[in-house]
Amino acid sequence: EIGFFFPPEDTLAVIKPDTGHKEEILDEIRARGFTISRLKDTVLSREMAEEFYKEHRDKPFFSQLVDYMCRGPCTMMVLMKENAVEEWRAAMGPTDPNEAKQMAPKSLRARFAKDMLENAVHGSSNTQHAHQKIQFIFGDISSESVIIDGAASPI
Ligand code: RTP
Ligand code: MG
Repeated sequence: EIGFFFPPEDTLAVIKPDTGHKEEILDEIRARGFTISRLKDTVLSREMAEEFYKEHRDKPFFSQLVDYMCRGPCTMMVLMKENAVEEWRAAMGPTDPNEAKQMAPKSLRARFAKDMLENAVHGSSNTQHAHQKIQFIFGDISSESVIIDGAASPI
């Protein structure tokens, strides 16, 4: 019998500040079969938030986005799964929660986004971004990052 092995992929996922639904979001991540290989709660400095979203620095919403991202703790995670980048984007749903409610009513943004800005979660948009942002947030495994097995994580 011939089997196929699909190597797992990593993506960076963020639960943005003040969602009020962290546990439900973590439950959904596990229910969808992602392994949470790293997790930490971090309050981003302004400088870090600006660097994190530097691709958007010329957008009209940039300063509001930076305010939002550093006003409280973000839950930073590395998610691992086959096709993780695309699968996590699908789990989040579209940027705009009105679109999310129509197109993907079970998505996290349909369920938990407050508006276009405060849309609950972030996910890398491609594998190159995923590698860059994971390195930026976690660097080499540091003492403040918790290494957990997705299935067993008590967090
Ligand atoms: P993300 O990067 O956070 O995963 O979101 P995304 O790819 O779906 O959307 P993106 O275009 O990269 O925008 C980044 C974040 O900026 C905020 N935003 N606000 N008010 C607005 O018009 C507006 N547009 C975007 C959202 O927080 C969005 O997730
Ligand atoms: Mg984006």
